[in-house]
Amino acid sequence: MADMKQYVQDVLDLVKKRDPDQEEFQNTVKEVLTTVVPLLEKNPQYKEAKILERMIEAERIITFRVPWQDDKGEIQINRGYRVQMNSAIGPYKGGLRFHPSVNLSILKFLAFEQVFKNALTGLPIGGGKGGSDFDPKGKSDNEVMHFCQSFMTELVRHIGPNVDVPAGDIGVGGREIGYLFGQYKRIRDSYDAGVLTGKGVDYWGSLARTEATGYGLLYFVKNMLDAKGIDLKGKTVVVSGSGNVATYAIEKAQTFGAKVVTCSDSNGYVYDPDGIDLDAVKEIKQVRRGRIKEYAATHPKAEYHEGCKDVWTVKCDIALPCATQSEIDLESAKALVANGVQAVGEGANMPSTLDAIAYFQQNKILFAPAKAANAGGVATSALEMAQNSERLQWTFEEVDGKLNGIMKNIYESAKKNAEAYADPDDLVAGANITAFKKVADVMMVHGLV
Ligand code: NDP
Ligand code: 2IT
Repeated sequence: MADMKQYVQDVLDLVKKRDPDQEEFQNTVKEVLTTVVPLLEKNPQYKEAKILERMIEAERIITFRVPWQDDKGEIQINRGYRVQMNSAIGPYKGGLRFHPSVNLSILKFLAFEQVFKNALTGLPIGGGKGGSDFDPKGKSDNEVMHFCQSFMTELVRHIGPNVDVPAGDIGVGGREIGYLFGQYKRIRDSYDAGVLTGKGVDYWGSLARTEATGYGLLYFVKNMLDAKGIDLKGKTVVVSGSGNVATYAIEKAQTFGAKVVTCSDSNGYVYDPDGIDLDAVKEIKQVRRGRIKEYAATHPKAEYHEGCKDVWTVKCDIALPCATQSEIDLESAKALVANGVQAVGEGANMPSTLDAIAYFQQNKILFAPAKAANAGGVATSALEMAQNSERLQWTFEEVDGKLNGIMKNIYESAKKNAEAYADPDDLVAGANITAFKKVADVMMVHGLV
């Protein structure tokens, strides 16, 4: 045992030494590698083949200049990225994030997560992530279009339906995918629909892709609760965020009979004791692209609180972080546990810090880790790729049914490996081991790659 623990520690030291300031990347590598030690013990061939050292190094990283002109005629320069992390089991696949905080550490963490998340889906997709420090907030449609066109003018040479297939993430939704696809098609002069996912339904997008991450999160959480005989119906749920993932997590939680009492954006959160009025949230966020603060103006019983982090002080049975990384730190985890939370389901990527996860586990809180619980989005992206390959579109019910089945499989395989290798309720270890084994085995079969 000590041998493999030491091997993992050596690799973590190497990650830190190579990129000392990439904290997010270091944390995600730590989360995965420390939990696969029991698997490494039983499979010394991975160490001999230096699988860990290979996995922590991206196959390719591209950074590029994105020049564009704003509505005032001023020239703006942003930085664009694509991290092509691992293509063992399929073309690189993963979203694009447009947010001022974007840097290489964040994109490497997201790409690393994506490799294992994608493996969990059981579908043929490798892992990647990209984006820019461009901030879409407050920009006109025209500015967003000019930015997307410039971004794609460079990205086009690095992607393709069998090479690398981007999609949305924070700051990239249907509008941005439309502009990106339009520019790709113009440059390539070829209708390669499978080059991007999250497309509009009228140009080869998949029904249910918009809803998939949030719905998938609830399917996963329901499996986890069912196994413990806990009913979602009547439970009080706290959700953070009010973007794509949060919106459809709220929708499905409500369908399952739960009462969702909060949602948030980066400025603050709303608490509605009557349960969140989702149509109002959609109107504010999807139609007006406004701030969540506006909700309180039309809902007299609702309270608006500045500061998004305090959402975790609201008493609830189930917490669903659906905004961004590190939004639940140890302090927030303590507040949730003190208020009697029973389960946490991660809709965002790495929303809980490592010490928060440890605290939940010590307190026997049911914990659904991001790479398993939010895999429904990318899984449905892979279903969109499948539909594009056969030039057909499936019904909403067909896609949603497949999504439900995929989330059940992910839950069951994570649970099985938790039971085989770790604490039987440790779905973090279970999911990591399931995914790691699949990627590592394929890398072994491919030789020294
Ligand atoms: P959106 O851009 O649609 O929404 C993001 C939401 O999170 C907004 O409410 C935003 O508020 C809030 N937010 C963003 N950054 C911060 C921050 N630094 N601090 C506080 N709040 C913040 O993105 P998505 O819903 O698509 O993504 C949310 C999370 O889910 C991300 O972690 C993403 O990686 C993950 N994810 C997304 C998938 C997808 O299919 N879209 C799939 C799997 C995971 P504001 O408007 O104020 O910025
Ligand atoms: O984090 C994620 O899984 C996503 N943003 C979705 C990626 C995708 O390719 O659909």
